[in-house]
Parts: sequence; C-alpha cells; structure tokens
Amino acid sequence: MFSGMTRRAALSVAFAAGLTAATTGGGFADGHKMTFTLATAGSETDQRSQAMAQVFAPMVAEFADFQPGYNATLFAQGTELEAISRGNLTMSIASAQELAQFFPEFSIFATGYVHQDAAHQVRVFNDPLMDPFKKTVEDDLGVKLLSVMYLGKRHVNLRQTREELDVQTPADLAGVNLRMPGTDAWQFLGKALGAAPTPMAFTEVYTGLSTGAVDGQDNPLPTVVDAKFYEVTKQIALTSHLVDLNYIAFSKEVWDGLSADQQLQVQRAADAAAAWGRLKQLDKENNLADFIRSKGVEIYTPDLDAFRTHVQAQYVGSEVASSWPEGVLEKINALGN
Ligand code: KDO
Repeated sequence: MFSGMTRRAALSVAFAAGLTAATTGGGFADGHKMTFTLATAGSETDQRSQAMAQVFAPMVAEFADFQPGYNATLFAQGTELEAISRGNLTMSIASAQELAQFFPEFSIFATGYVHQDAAHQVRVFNDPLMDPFKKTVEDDLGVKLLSVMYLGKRHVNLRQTREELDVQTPADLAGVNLRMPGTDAWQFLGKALGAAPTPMAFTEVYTGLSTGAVDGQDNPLPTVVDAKFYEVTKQIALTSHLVDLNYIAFSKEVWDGLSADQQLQVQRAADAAAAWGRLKQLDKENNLADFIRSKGVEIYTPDLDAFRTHVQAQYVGSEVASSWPEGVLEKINALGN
C-alpha cells in the first residue's frame, strides 16, 4: 500500500499562533473535586460518549466530576482543541483531521485506506512511531492524547436510490455533492473519492440530507443509525474508505495539576473507555446492516479495488502527503495485517 510514493522529507508543521495553554485549569488541591468538561459533536447515545460517561467518569469520580456537552453544545465541531489549549475545556473526542489543522502531518492518520481495522489503529497509537506526534501536540498545543477510540469504517451514504445512482467506482461519484466535515483533510478525502465535497458541521447533516442541500454523507453504520440518517437516505455503498478513529484529548495543564496517582487513574480510565467503546462499536458495526435495510436503505459493496487505487493515487505526490514524516507510512503499513 502506497509503496513507492514520493514524499518530501521536510516536515511542515503549522504552529497555531497564540495557542499555548492558558491558565484556567481544572484541578483543586484543597479537597474540592475537580470538574472535567468534555465537548463532543457526538450525541449522548453515541458509543464514544457512552464510553466516556459509563466507563471513564466512574473511574475518576473519586476526584473529578464529569461534565459532558454533547451535540457540539459546548463548542462547535472542530474548535474543541483550541478550547482545551486556551484553558476553557478539559477534554474532547478529537479527530486526526482536526489535529491536522494545527499539525499537517496528522493527515497521515486521516488518509483513505491507511488504517486497516480497529486493532491496527491501536497498534499504531501505541507504537513508538506515535511518540513525536504526541509530543508535538503536547508541547505546542497543550493537549495530551490519552487513548485511541474506534469510530468505524466510513462508507458513502446517499439520498439517491441505487436505481438512480449505482456507485461502483469513483467515477460514479462525479458531481455528487457529498457532505464531509469541514477541514482540509476531510475535503481532500472527499475529492479523492471522486465526489464534490461540501463542508458541513455534523449537527447540520440530518437537515442537509432531508432538504437535499447535500446528496450524501460519509460515516460508519453506527453513526448512520445513531443520527437516523437512514430516515433521509436511500443507499449505502460500502466503500470502507476510512477506518476512522478519534483520540481522547486531555488538557496538559490539568494533567500537570494532577497527582501521580490521579494521572495514572485518568490514563487507565481513558484506556478502559476506549477499549469498552471499541468492542461495542465493532459489535454495532457488524450487526446494524439488517436494521438499516429494514428502513428501506440499500446496502451493497462497490468495486473496492477501484476505490482504493483511485484514492491512494490522489495522495501520491500531493501536498497532503508532503507533510508526512519520512518512513512513517511504511511503519504504519508494517503494523498492519
Ligand atoms: C463527522 O462529522 O462526520 C464525524 O463523524 C467526524 C468525527 O471525527 C467525529 O467528530 C464525529 O463526526 C462526531 O463525534 C459525531 O459523531
């Protein structure tokens, strides 16, 4: 995969001016409980939200209250990392695409057909190859990446019936107005799929689909169900173009204010939540197709070789790939199956 790709060795890191950690903090050494706020664009029933509420929160309850803000009610999607960095938020469920806004090299983890499955994501996250990535985020943004969460395999989900539009290859997506989240890495992936990507916040997608403002969206099956996208779409082409992940992002400033025991507890809680959520999400992903079909949505597998070949070719020699540190893609691939 991606062998023989030409990439510039130079790493161009975009430092966000003024985003060094501010000073509100969240810890109190006088016996009061701290408050850990979490912002996510996900719903309360999203598996990652559930993992944080049901597994993470109880494991830190001795010293911290957990205050989640779901559906982007605390911070707009894509602004959470900056909020942590400024000291206004403790935690988020962050994407590699969001991190790539600050550190373009993170686009490697947001690239189509790189991660192979949930286990591969975990191996990559725990491998020493991640150390410089984690360190940069910590040093320059004041954010610790505690653990990796599994979101799932993203597929193309459209309003058109399969009779109207049978998606077999990227060419079939030409002119299709596909909603993708609003950062460069996402938009690049949408184009690489052959579609015409439109940026839109997650919380707007249901309405966008129901009014026809967009033709489709891409998300894993559990999200299609959780957000009820099956009510406003007619088909899913199982492109599996991105085995998607999120990081549990935590304020470095708050972390530094914790005792060693508390740090250990927070780390354990994050790992336990990620592991619990991963298993639940995989189970959902494997068992939701019949339910979605029963709602009148056709699900089928397109020509995956055509998609993989086309998507990978778009990254080769691209500006996106030029930000990837030398040798990292090979290391990621070596950790695959
Ligand atoms: C989305 O906006 O499509 C996306 O799936 C992107 C993810 O990175 C993640 O932020 C997710 O939305 C939200 O948590 C809502 O599920």
